[in-house]
Amino acid sequence: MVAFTSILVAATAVLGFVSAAPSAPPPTGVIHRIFAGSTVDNKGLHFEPENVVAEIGDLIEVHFLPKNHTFTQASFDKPCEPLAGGIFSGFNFATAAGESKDVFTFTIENKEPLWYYCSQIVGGHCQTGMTGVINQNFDSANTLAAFKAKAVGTVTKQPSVNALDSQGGSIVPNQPL
Ligand SMILES: [Cu+2]
Repeated sequence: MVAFTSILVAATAVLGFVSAAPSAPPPTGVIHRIFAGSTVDNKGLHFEPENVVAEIGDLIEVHFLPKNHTFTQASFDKPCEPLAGGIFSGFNFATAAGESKDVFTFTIENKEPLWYYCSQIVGGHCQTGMTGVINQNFDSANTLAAFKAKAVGTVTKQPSVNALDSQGGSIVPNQPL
């Protein structure tokens, strides 16, 4: 009985730790803008820039160009599948011309590589090159080129049954520069 109680206490302690809201890092004021659907490459099925180095506290601001793109966090091993609990913009940014009226923002909380893709199935955006990384480890074999190669031939999966559900970031009005 004593052992059982100890396990319960230990389990509660772990759960308490997990559910505690992480304290947001202080903002640096630096903003990295990533354009989803940039026409600079691959007929628009491209994030630009697709390889960003950001510091803790920097803000990522995703701008959406025509078609209906998403920013969806993945793991390196599964390029076109959502990371459980990961960042997802939702399909909230469809635009026929110009930039979407809203942007998707989130703050960098650590220096771990953050892999992502566009989860638009029509046209196979992830398999065709709509993938990117923030804070790639440049000493690792896990390169963006390797991530893109791995994406080819996979099946895109959606983070949520509700395509409009976003998580891990904010949808805010797109302020002209
Ligand atoms: Cu896309």
